[in-house]
Amino acid sequence: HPIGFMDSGLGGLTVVKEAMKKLPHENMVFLGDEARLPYGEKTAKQVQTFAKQIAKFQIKKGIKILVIACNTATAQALPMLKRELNIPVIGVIEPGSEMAIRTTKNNQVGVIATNGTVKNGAYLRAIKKDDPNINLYSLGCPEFVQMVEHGHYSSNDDQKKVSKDLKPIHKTHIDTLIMGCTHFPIMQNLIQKAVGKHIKLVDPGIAITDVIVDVLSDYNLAVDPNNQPHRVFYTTGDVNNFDRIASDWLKMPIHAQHVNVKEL
Ligand code: DGN
Repeated sequence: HPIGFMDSGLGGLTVVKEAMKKLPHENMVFLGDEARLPYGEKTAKQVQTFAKQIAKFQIKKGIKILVIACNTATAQALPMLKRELNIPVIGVIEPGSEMAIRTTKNNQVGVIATNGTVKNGAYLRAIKKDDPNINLYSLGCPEFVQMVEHGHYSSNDDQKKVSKDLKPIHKTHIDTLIMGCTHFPIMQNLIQKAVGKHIKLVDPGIAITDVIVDVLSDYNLAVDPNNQPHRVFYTTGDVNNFDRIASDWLKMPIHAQHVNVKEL
């Protein structure tokens, strides 16, 4: 049985990449819902409907746990999916918040995310629940997702755009910044340059991988260590664009299969 990963697009691959490092024998099924991206500008209700459809699709593929590798969908749909599915469901926000709390020295933490995630307030709730003394500064960066989806994450112009959008960070005193959208680690270099080396970047994709390991062991679901992993990638969007960026990011040839959203 594979582990299921879902995102609105390529961002979820930042979580898959970390999971492949720590769980090299696990079978995986990934679905990027690029036909309906960006989730950050959709209503909570819409995101919940999409998430439910994708979960159903993946359950038909036999997944044993579902990883919501999307902050927006975690914020809007995690409680609902936990209630409605009878397999373990994990989201990125809690592990990301916990990692940020461990990282900050001055209790000033920032999060950059989609507008949907910022408005939902899920990071603020998760951080305050664990440590009420932490100040959270949130900034919506809705355009970064499309930049990544179009492969715009390496030129000088891309750097200029990222630096401009992250300018408000310089007015804060944060020492830790959560990349609260799974697309952002793909442009981590640009983000780090824009905010300065003194700010530590937190990648919730790294944090969630430890949770996946724990859940597999708690439920006795880990695969046999001799398993030759089978990893299948689906996109509702353009297969060629997906393959190009996914192969570049995962450093291996990826051949995704197309799924029509009408079949979800
Ligand atoms: N990758 C998604 C996230 O982590 O929030 C959002 C991308 C989007 O659809 N805007």
